[in-house]
Amino acid sequence: MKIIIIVVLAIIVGLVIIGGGLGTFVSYVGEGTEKIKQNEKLQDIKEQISTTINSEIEKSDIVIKSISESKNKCDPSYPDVCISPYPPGLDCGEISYSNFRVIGSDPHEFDKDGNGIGCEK
Ligand SMILES: [Ca+2]
Repeated sequence: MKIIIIVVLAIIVGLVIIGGGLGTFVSYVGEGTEKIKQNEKLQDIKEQISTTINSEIEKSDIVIKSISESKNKCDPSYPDVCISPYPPGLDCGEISYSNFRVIGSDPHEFDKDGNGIGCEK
């Protein structure tokens, strides 16, 4: 009779130990899952922040570009220098550049001989 009680007690103690261990394990896994979820949330937040920052940088780039373009309107026929577009027509004496590349329509006629170089000296 005593042996049976001892065995039953041992089984109960064993179950309690296993149960406790399992509980710890389950809560450990649960914590891990929670941490993974938190990491995923952080990752999402990081991505949102970087996306927002990138789009703001793009916007400010566009603003800077449009400001500099409206400030320095340069004729595309003279890509290496910035000469304001025709009209009004300019002479070589009215600009501070010489021997610059001329492409396209050359509205100011800086390259009268047509060799691709403007205001040769
Ligand atoms: Ca020329």
